[in-house]
Amino acid sequence: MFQLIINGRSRTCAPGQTILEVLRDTADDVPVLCADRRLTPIGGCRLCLVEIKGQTRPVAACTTSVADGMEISTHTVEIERLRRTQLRLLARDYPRQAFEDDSSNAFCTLIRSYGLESEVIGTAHPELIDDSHPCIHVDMSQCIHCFRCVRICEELAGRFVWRAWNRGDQTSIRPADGTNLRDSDCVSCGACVDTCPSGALIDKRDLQLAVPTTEVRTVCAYCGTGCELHVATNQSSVISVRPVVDAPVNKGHLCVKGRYGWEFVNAPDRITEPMIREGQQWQRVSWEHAIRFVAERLQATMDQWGPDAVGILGSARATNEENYIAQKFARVVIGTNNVDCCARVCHAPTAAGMKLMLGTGAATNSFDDIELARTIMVCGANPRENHPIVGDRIVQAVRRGADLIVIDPRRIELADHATLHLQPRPGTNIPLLNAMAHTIFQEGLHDPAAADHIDKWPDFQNFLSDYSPAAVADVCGVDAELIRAAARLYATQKPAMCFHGLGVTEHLQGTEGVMCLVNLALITGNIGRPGAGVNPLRGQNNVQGSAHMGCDPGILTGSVPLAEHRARFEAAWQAPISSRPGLNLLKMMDAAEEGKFKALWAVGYDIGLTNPNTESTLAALRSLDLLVVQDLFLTETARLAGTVFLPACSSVEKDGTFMNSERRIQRVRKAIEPRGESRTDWEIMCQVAGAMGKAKHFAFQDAEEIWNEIRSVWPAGAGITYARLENGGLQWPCPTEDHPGTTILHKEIFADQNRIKLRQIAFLPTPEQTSDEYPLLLITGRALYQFNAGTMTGRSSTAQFQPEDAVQMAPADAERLGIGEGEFVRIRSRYGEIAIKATVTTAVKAGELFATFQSADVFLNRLTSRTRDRFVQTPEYKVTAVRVDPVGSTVSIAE
Ligand SMILES: Nc1nc2c(c(=O)[nH]1)N[C@H]1C(S)=C(S)[C@@H](COP(=O)(O)OP(=O)(O)OC[C@H]3O[C@@H](n4cnc5c(=O)[nH]c(N)nc54)[C@H](O)[C@@H]3O)O[C@H]1N2
Ligand SMILES: Nc1nc2c(c(=O)[nH]1)N[C@H]1C(S)=C(S)[C@@H](COP(=O)(O)OP(=O)(O)OC[C@H]3O[C@@H](n4cnc5c(=O)[nH]c(N)nc54)[C@H](O)[C@@H]3O)O[C@H]1N2
Ligand SMILES: [Mo]
Repeated sequence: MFQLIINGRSRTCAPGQTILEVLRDTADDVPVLCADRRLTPIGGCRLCLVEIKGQTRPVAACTTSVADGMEISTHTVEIERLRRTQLRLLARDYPRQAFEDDSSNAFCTLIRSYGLESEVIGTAHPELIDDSHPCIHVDMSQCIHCFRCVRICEELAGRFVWRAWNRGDQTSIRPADGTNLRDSDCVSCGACVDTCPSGALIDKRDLQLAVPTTEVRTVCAYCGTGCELHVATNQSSVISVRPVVDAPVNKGHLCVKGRYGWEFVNAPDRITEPMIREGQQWQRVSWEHAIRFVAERLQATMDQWGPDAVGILGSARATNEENYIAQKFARVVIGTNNVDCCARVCHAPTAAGMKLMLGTGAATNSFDDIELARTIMVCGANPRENHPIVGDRIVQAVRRGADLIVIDPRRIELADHATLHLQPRPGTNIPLLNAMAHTIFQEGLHDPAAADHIDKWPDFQNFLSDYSPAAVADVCGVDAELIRAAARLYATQKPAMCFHGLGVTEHLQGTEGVMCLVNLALITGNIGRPGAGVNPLRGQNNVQGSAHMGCDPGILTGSVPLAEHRARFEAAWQAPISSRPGLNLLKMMDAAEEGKFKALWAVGYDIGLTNPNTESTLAALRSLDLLVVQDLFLTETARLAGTVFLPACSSVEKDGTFMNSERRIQRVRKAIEPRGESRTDWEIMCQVAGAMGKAKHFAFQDAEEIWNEIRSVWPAGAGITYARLENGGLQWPCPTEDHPGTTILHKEIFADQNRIKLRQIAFLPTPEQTSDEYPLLLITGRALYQFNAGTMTGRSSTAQFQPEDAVQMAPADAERLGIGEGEFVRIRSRYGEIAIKATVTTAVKAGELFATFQSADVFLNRLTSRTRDRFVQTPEYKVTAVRVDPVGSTVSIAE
């Protein structure tokens, strides 16, 4: 520790800090305008000057490191005079009117604290106002040239939207491409607004809405990254959202959805009263009536068809507590194991493949390993759009020197930062990843320590002999030398960290694709080590939690097999649990089509729009006797076939926990009162359970009570109490209350001779092959501004950046088919037909297309097939053979 003297008093501090860091939040704190703890200090504003004994001139506290024995004075007469002069210069140019309208920002606060109010005499410059962006108001006449916007865009977001034009007095900050903000490369993350100290950049909502009265720390309700937020409210609405600076995942950063995607909470078409459908009309009913109705109809279905004709879908958008209740409801009230969630359609293959090979079906490492990795491999995931905080952290790691391998048929934005970009034909991960393993052995690049511990090592090498890079190059459409280069990089520049997404899992061989990635990590020793591992980028905010709580027919809470743990749960729940295997979502749909499955309760999951092969989904939904939809909005599922609608609370209206991609449990906190009559998902389910005579199993007073029951049946989560979560999240395994949680799994793996088994995965091409009639391959997936079915993002003002679905098409295909940018096309597959807008881009290869699936106007899933993963039935959303024809811009296809 260093000894310092600050303003005559001794202090100790850790070495390696700047003077500003030591002073911050103490009585000796100094003013500063250009610093932000998320940014590299530049010593630009000259306000944090301090005197150091023995030095002739004052130094900037933000750029000077502490040294042992330093004597620092922070508020001498001379320094305060310098500060006042500096502020006076800035005040002279700051618009008087802006100061009078709102002087709550950091700069104006400082002006007031130095008594310089009367010296704010600048004039407004209307030409410096840019009102083009839906959420961000720009008025550069309030700019004080601290460059925090320019720097944060670069240093946090890894983008270069803002630029300082000209020099000295003439300096002005404008988008780097010279346009307005809306038309620039801005991705609307709001980081520049968050850091701006002078009101030059502000959220429009802050301008328009009432002053917030409370602020609550909670977790984002969009993707599985798990960013923490400060939600500012006036009790009934969310006014603004800011990132939590010391949050372990997002570290003061957010993406557009987390920051601006909250208008849905107060959307005028949000449904906040229960409804029952009578013919084509939805009738409002009381809660009492709705609950009785659901209870009676469920009971009637069970009586007539048996409990296995009923199923429940938990919601990956809802809390762990609520998903625990959903699966307990299925098992205890209905008496079936027919319970599932949207993990089925995204990362069920990951959970299955990793569990089989490593023993745990979850990310092996943490996001903090990104900064430790020497190589990062991203396979079939598009994190700059779908997990932007992860994507941005990857870009920063690359800027600091890490190598990046991107494996994606499309030239996703991350490819611009990659050392190597491999563009396999969709559906050919297996031969590609096998060929990487082949090269690793061929060139002796495997980890020698791993070889000693890996079972059937020679068999595996033999198996790979059919998968040389040269042998697979044509099938994959990737140059053999590029495959070898990727293998060399991954195997030698260690630690190498792998991230994967739906480009791996949503295939006929999804589970096997994941196993190929695990093979690669094992043979190179990239498991159980910092900066390494196999890491799925999980989809929804709580999809990892939803399945882990037991919303999966084959597993119980804690992700344990039903068959082995049934008795333990029967004892804990004091209720029998069926031993009959349950149906997963896709099997429920099949059984419904066959007339064997009669009632479904879908909690926060719009399967009508998002399930594959709409024709079969519709047939299934319409054959049900009872379809209960529990959501915030009248989803397509409800519109198409709903019987009852139960209005649920959104995440800002309730307490609970979410589990992110890296196994981190974090507290979700109520920020506003439930809208209208909406209720939390757990309360609704417990009330129906009560009406069905099972009240004693569902007698919970609050979310914490449910959580404590979860802890009692889940040993690896037993140490995670709500009290501990007050201080931040905890990653399981965390078996005891003094356990710190686990950031890296499988640290002991190479010590155990029997644990490691490689899998020989033979390639099985998908039946979705192109033909003369269907000559193109369609990939489906997502883009930045909309989230899945668009129910929430579609109601936000940033929806205008992606108002409708579009299909990306290569220039060569567009030219051949006579299709221009923005024109409507008709896409036909073997299963259905849609009309959609085309966008012509070199991001996709000729012969391949990519489309999003957010809207019912397009209903993209009419095109997708019934092909599924061989092990866990995840739909093959990623490959469909199609043909495209121009239709002109007026055609719309009616249902
Ligand atoms: N903005 C936004 N963010 C989201 C979502 C959203 O809708 N919008 N949804 C959330 C959800 S639920 C999920 S599950 C995640 C999904 O996040 P991602 O896994 O990133 O999702 P996708 O965009 O569906 O697919 C990823 C990539 O797989 C590529 N791909 C397709 N086929 C293949 C193949 O055969 N091999 C390889 N290597 N790649 C292939 C596609 O080109 C695409 O770029 O995102 C979450 N985050
Ligand atoms: N073609 C194609 N189709 C796909 C995919 C693809 O890549 N291509 N991806 C698939 C994947 S990975 C996924 S995850 C699915 C996503 O499909 P969905 O899960 O249907 O998509 P979301 O839009 O996330 O819908 C979740 C619903 O939950 C509601 N909701 C939000 N919060 C709460 C809450 O707290 N309680 C309740 N009760 N409701 C709430 C929202 O209003 C919304 O209606 O789509 C799948 N479909
Ligand atoms: Mo997902």
